Amino acid sequence: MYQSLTNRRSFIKKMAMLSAMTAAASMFPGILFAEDQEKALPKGKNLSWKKAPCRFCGVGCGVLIGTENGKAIAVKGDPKSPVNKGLCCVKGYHSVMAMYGKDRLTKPLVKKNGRYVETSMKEALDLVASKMKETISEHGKDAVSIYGSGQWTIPDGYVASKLFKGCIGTNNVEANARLCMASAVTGFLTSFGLDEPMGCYEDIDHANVFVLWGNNMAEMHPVLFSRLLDQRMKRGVKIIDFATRTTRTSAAADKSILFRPQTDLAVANAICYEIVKNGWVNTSFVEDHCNFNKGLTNMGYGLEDKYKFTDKPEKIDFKAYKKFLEDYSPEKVEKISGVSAKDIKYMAALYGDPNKKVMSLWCMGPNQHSRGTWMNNLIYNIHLLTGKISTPGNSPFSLTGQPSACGTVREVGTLTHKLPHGVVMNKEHREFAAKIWDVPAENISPKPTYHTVEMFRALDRGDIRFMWIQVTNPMVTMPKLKRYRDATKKEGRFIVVSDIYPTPTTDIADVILPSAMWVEREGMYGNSERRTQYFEQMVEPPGEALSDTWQIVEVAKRLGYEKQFYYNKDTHIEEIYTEYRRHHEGKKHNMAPLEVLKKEPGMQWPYVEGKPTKWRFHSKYDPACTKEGYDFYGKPDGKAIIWQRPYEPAAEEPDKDYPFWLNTGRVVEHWHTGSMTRRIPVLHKAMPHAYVELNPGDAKRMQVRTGDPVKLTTRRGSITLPASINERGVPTPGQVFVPFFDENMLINDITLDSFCPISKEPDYKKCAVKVEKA
Ligand code: MGD
Ligand code: MGD
Ligand code: SF4
Ligand code: MOS
Repeated sequence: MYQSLTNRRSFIKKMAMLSAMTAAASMFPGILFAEDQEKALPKGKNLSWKKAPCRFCGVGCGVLIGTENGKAIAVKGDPKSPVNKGLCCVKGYHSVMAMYGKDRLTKPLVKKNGRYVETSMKEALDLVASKMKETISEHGKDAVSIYGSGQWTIPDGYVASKLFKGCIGTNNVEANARLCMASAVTGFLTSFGLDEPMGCYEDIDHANVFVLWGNNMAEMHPVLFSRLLDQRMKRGVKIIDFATRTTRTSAAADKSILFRPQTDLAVANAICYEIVKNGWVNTSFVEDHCNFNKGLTNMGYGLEDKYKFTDKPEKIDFKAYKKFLEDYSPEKVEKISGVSAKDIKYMAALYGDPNKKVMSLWCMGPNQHSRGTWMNNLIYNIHLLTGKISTPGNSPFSLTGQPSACGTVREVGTLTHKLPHGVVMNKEHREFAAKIWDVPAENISPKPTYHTVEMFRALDRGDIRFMWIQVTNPMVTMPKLKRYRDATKKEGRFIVVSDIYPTPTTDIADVILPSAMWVEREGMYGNSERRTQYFEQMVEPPGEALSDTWQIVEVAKRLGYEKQFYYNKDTHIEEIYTEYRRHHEGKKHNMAPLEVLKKEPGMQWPYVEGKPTKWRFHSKYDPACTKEGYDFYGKPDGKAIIWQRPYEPAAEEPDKDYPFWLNTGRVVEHWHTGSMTRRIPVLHKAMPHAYVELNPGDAKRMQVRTGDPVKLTTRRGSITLPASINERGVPTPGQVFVPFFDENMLINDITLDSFCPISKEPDYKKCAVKVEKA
């Protein structure tokens, strides 16, 4: 154990950011990495290069894929892509290898008497359809469900939504982005009335200051982070890392400010306190373009079944808001958060300086938070009070994690309450969708059913009997996992899993469908900056593997929806995308036509009169504005909302019995559950297994050294992992950190399934844990 961690450490040293590519190249000669890749091509090779968005993260780098003899064997960054300008990170460069793991699923498998038996795809799909019919007739349409992903392509999510919401008539459609992006969505909706960022990556070229609000960009959005570092070299910009754990991002930043978990709520309010107190409010902007609201407080943590929450937004005035802020002086907040009053004032002064353009960036820290919606609102408050928004370089920018969390989950609307354009609760929205879907409007149910955690609870209770899981691995990634794993195994539940490899989720399946992944099929993803990117099929999928889109189409036809699923196998992606675009017509969300996507390295929406909209809500950049200057047209009166949101404690805080915070997250080498990256030898070797990071002070007191086994116990259970001290990251005292990529050390067996009552996104970053030397 000690040995492998030592290896990892020396490898990590070698990998420092960009040099990673060359290091990896020398280790894996089958893939090309050098800057001068054309020259580095093996002699005599005749590669054909085609463009695609990267398979992995939400940055959405453009890559060029080299194929030869029907196999994808090389990757390089697409120099024409404005996202990455030719660069990639380690995962991008190795991405094609994810298709060639030895144990790829190639045949459908059906569980018979506890054993998996190979069948033909036709038979497997027949079985899926007949099980769905049977479940609907015995238990009603709300007993069948589909659980998808931000790694679904746009057509995958679109046909899932059309089949379940439009044809069958159940809103049992959810996706893993609920675990990830839901608080960003509700943050946008409550503050602006419309989802997704107003700004774009080009803000990076204009901002003077970058504040990271609890995300580890150096590891999770590496190529985008390299653009920040590049600007620092060129223009001397400042990068502030505000976090609960010292990471590679903190090390690269100009200043690292650490806070006690959950207290970002208090610090953000203290920043607003300082802005108001020092007269840094952009008064004319606030008067003309903002309203003030307060909402419900003490809303609980979603820990009970069938959690019901109804917000009651209430209009307040600036005076009342100022009064509320009085509780958040930097001196008071220093005591709650552990951030010095001096540092709070420093951050406030950066936002308050009228001569500085500020970009705020965040991801899972503020989103996976029992008050995630509030945290998003609070960051917007700072930008709204100072008027630093919707212009180049002034940008509150919520980063997405998955390659199509925006494109598929948020834009197609694969969440229980959503439709591609609008929400199920709205009659006009239902009628609009029904018309395009060619179904009676009454088919679409006006009631949202279950968000992700509730969906698994419903499976546990037996309200849901059939679940189809595609492109996600919930038996590794659900919080409080044991409860939900047991639920899937109960009598009378039928689980279909589409995946490309065996995983803990295929282990619980009744039917396993092998999928064609990424460039083995055709599709589109949408990245963090509203950029839609197309990829064509470049290689054949293995065996009987079929795209997730076509699996759903085939089942829909078997259920009798031939009329709605009229698509032709050879041209279905184009047909589906063209149909989908109709939902978004108009200046506020128009998507570029397929011809444009085929030519360009992606295109940002709203795509209006042949041009992308880079900044929304300002008439200089956004043709949808109906008045001069700012127009927050997502709200009826064109005004954004500054929310009064207090600090409230986490669902479960450290106490006498469980004295530490447990924080969880990711590492640069692995994609989520490692199902793909652990099959890429160089990445697997670089990070072979999970570990628990301890603060060096805590470790010393407990006499724990790197590699020693450490037992973690929460109210849900225990696991034992090797310790890691002063290696990748350093948690603050009283906190431990565990990455979740390792299916052999399932940290989610002990995490808590509390969530933000507004967004229903679980807080994977915080629960109470006991830490012992094992
Ligand atoms: P995490 O490791 O989940 O990553 O990207 P990140 O959000 O950057 O979260 C780390 C951060 O949570 C830390 O910086 C910590 O400070 C912060 N945090 C912990 N507690 C709190 C708190 O109470 N408040 C605040 N404000 N912050 C807190 C995730 C992103 O990465 C996502 S969503 C996906 S889907 C992608 N996944 C992924 C991957 O699996 N591997 C790699 N290599 N890259 C990825 N990119 C994407
Ligand atoms: P992935 O590993 O991305 O994890 O969690 P998941 O989505 O559950 O799962 C994708 C699956 O799809 C893999 O099994 C892969 O093999 C398969 N696959 C790949 N390509 C294809 C394809 O084309 N078709 C099909 N059908 N399958 C394919 C991510 C989730 O984890 C997210 S998004 C977040 S933000 C949460 N983060 C988080 C955390 O921070 N901490 C803890 N403790 N848990 C977390 N869980 C959540
Ligand atoms: Fe792919 Fe993200 Fe790396 Fe870009 S930064 S190459 S999109 S994993
Ligand atoms: Mo994390 S959607 O899945 O952004």
